[in-house]
Amino acid sequence: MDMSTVLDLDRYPLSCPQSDPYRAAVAAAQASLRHDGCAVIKDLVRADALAKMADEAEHIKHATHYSRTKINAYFGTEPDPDLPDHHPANVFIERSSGFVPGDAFAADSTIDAMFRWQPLLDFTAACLDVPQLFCYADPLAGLTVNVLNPGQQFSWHYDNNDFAVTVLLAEADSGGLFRYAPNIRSRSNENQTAAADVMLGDDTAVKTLDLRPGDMQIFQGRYSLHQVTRVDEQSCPRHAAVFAYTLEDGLIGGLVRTQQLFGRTLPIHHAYAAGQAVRDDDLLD
Ligand SMILES: O=C(O)CCC(=O)C(=O)O
Ligand SMILES: [Fe+2]
Repeated sequence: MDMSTVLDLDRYPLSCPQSDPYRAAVAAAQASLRHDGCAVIKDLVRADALAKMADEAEHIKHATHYSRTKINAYFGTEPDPDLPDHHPANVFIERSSGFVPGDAFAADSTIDAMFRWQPLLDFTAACLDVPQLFCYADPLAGLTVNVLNPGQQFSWHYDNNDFAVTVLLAEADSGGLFRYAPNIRSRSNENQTAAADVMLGDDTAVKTLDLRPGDMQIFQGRYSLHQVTRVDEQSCPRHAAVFAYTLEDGLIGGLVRTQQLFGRTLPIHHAYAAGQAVRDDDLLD
């Protein structure tokens, strides 16, 4: 696929890492990420391609798995009696949104082509200041569309990846806003009281992102508690493509999380489960 018809490579010459506009875009994204864990590459996707990608999402939307459960900030569903009530592990909020799984995308999908385009991976790695990125090898969780229909919301949570890349395909007319508490926890500190405050409605530390269809968002969601607010009943749905990239090649999701997010597991998840890596930080997950 000719990516110059999909992405605005005049404004963002992603195949020319030595060019001034490339360096400027990387420097700006790095500064935003350092500042609050979030960067937006405005209007990266061209209007025609965006319309095609939005249609693609509509076409495969029937494959969405909706969860409709009350979850805590770590996607858990059971209270932890050893922790205080006022802790993100013990605050449960409805998550009613769903994901279109990676195996629903057609072989000639434009969304998939963008996700896998090496210059985009290289650019994103430069923005995140990491040596190299790989497409998350999980066949369900690597590439997804986050779907919020009218009345649905994605409750406050931490991602279990270090970062996420999102392209908004369709915005809600009302509601469906991405909100986040920048770096509210760190590798060694849950900052549990402040995080529980946010989940219970204190928005002093919360920012709302001005994300428009065609923008690409890079977000460090492991440290910043975030939500997508409820889409109003009268609104059109909100669809966002979520590109999962990893620092190591060949990673596959765990059985429990896969079942929860997609309602099923594949043989590859079972094969991988035995050898799963253990994280080296102190966080709950
Ligand atoms: O839809 C979005 O903007 C972000 C969704 C999200 O937070 C996630 O998939 O973990
Ligand atoms: Fe998230």
